[in-house]
Amino acid sequence: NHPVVDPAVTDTAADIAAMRIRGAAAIADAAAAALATQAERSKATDPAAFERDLRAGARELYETRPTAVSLPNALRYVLRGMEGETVAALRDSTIERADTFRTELEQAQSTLGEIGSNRLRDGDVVMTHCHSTDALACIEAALESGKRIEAIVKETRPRKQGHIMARQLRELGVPVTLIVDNAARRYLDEADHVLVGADSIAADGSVINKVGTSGLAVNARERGVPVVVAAQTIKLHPDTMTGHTVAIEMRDEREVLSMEERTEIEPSGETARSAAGDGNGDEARRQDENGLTVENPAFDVTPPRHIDAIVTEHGQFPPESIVTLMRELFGETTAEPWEE
Ligand code: RUB
Repeated sequence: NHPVVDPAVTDTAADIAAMRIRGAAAIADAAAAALATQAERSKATDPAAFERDLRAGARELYETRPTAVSLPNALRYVLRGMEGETVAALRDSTIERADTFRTELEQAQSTLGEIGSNRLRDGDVVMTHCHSTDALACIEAALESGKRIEAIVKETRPRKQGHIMARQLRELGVPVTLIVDNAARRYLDEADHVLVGADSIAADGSVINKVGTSGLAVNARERGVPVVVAAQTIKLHPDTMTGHTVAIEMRDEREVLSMEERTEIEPSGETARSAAGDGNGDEARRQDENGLTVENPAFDVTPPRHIDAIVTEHGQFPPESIVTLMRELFGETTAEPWEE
C-alpha cells in the first residue's frame, strides 16, 4: 500500500530543486498549488488513503530545498486545513485551504509593499541583492504613489538573480544600474537604502537570505545606509523559537566552476590522481579530497544588529522584536503534519 503522489507534485518538486521555481514566496505558492492539484486529481477511495497520499506529496515538496521556511510553512498551513470524514470533504477542504493560502500570500505581499513604500522618499536610490518579490512590492507601491525611485542592482553570483531583478525593475520603469557584487561597497555611497528579501527569519531577528546579504549589510552599516528586509510573515521560522537553527543549502560546485574551468585551475588533476592511484582507489580519492575544494552556500545569516527594519504585512519591526509577532502567529510548534 504505497502512497500515490500526483505527477504535478513531482514536477513542482523537480522545478523547485532545479530553481526553475525559486524565491521564497514563489516556492510557497507553487507548493500550495501542487497540493491542491493532487487533492483535485486524487483517486484515493478512502479518507485514510487520501490523507496518506497528500502527506507523501507534502514530504516530496519539503525535501527539495532546506532554507526557505515559506515552503514548510505553506505545506503545514494546507495540510492542517485538510478536514472531513469523506474523500469528497477532504478534497474540498484541502483545495479551499490551498486557495486561501495563495490569496492571502498575494494580499500580504501587497500590504507589505504599501508599508515598505512609506520608507522610500521621492528620488531615493535603492540597492538590491538577489531577486525578491517582497522587495519589489515596496518599490512598486512607492512608484504607484508617484515617487521616483532608482535602483543599483547587484548581479548576485553565481546564479545572477540580479538579472531577474533588473528586468522586473525595468518593466516598472525604474532606472537601473547593474553592478558586480564586488562593486557594492563603492556604490553604497550613492544608495539611500539597502532593500532585500528573506528566505527565513529567526526568532532572534537574524535574517537568512541569498549569500552576500550579510556582507552587504555590514558594509551598509559602516556607510550609514539603512538596511531594510521586506518579508511576509510566512518567512518567519517557527522552529527557531525552540532553539533550532536554519539549515543553509549547499549547492553543486558546478554553479561556481565548470568542469572545464576546474581543469584550467588544476590541469594535473588527472595525472596526480593516476600517479598516486597506483592501482589503489583509496589513495587517489584522498588526493582528490585534499586538493581543490569548491564551496557553494546559497544563503547566509545577517545578525539583527546590522538590520534596521523588517517590513511585514503586519507592520514594520525592529529585528529584535520580531519574536513577539512570531509567537502571536505561530504559537506552540507541534509535530509536522506530514509526519503525523
Ligand atoms: C532567493 C532569495 C530571495 C528570497 C526572497 O534565493 O534569496 O531574496 O527568497 O524572495 P533563490 P521573495 O534564488 O536561491 O531561491 O521576496 O520573492 O520571497
